[in-house]
Amino acid sequence: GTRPLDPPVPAGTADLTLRRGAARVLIRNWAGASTVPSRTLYPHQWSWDSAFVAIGLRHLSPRRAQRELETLLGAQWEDGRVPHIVFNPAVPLGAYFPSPDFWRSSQAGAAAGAPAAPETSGIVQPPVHALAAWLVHEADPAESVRRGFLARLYPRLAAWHRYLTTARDLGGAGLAAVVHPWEPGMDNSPCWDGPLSRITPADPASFRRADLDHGDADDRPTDVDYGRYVRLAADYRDRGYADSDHAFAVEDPCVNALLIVSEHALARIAAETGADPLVHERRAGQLTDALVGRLWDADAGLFLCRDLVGGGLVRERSVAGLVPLIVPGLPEDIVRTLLGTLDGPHFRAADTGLVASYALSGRAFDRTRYWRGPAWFNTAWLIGRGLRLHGADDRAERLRTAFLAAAGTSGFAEYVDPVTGEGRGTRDFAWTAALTLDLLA
Ligand code: 9YW
Repeated sequence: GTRPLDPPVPAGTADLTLRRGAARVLIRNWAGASTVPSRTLYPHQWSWDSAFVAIGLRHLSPRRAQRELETLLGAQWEDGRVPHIVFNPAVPLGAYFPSPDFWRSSQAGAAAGAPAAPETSGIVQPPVHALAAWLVHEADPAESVRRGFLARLYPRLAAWHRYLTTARDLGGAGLAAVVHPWEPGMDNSPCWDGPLSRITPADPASFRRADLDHGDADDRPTDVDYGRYVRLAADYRDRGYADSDHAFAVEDPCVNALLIVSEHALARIAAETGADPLVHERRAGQLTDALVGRLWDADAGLFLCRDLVGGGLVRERSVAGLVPLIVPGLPEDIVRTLLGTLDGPHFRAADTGLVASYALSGRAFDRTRYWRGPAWFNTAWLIGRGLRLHGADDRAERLRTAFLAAAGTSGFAEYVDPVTGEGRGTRDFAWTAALTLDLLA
């Protein structure tokens, strides 16, 4: 009964195992009409998470990937904003804070055109959606056309970008501003330390952090951070989510780079659906000029955030300042400088294969705490795309290899140690799995 030969191990077995593992996460995190970032920590639908998830889901089921984006955009407000959370009414209120009874979108957001249902948050997240929609379309154009996917999404995506470039042009130079540290998706980045220091934290007795039920306190934002997040969100709500009198307003390079890339995608979507692509190409060009004009800092070697309330650039090196590598048509010298910064002493991507969320050399660097050092998979994916765009294929390949290794060994962690790749935060995290699938495709 012994077999004459062990079956040969087929090439790519490791990839196959990884692909299966990633697919399993996306299947488990599917909640019926959208995907939860994490079954434990984040049990609702998050805006930019869904865009990244759709980019991975398209390899498993283009139909489900379409649905993911349709569900999110189905909760869009009449003023064009796409909320950062769409709440699942079946999840108990205590499972996540701030819950729907905090945001009260259907009531407090009525003047801004919040839907009567579902309940949502009132803030936004980075606009990766048009890019995701285009990539989902490309995965199966026939099915997309048959279902009228792009034709249905186009007006919503256009209204979303219009909101960002009008109501959120708080600096008056064309860029979109974020008005809460949750909006750029990098909650406790050291970039917000200065702008946030002016905000009086809400009384800690007035809220209960559900995140600490599932996450290690050392890996998460602090209580003082949370007090300030709560104050800003409650004030925005109490103003009916009107975009005036913001105590926190920042132009972020990652948000605006994603807006530019999505504006280019919107041009393609427009052309595909018989609308005018030129308005979008023109806006992408204007945004690119504004990004370079307002946020580039040659001395720092990357893009910086601009504090619209305090005034001036925020002198902190964050991964957000490297993400503009994905913008087509950047001046050559800027691209060269960004590549140098990525591999140089501040980020050391050449040694680690990872991209820290904040410079390893920075005054506030903390290798375990969320957006103050750990490496995240979505930003690595974006930068990898930027490297390919600029022909830096070797560097992109290096990031891809390290990304897949860290994703696999960490069990699709939310983030990892920026030097060793050791897993941190929650596991079976949806965008880590989704972007793994995309890199394996
Ligand atoms: C929060 C869901 C979100 C991400 C953000 C990340 C974190 C905290 O989790 O936000 O409670 O919203 O910082 O980028 O979208 O995964």
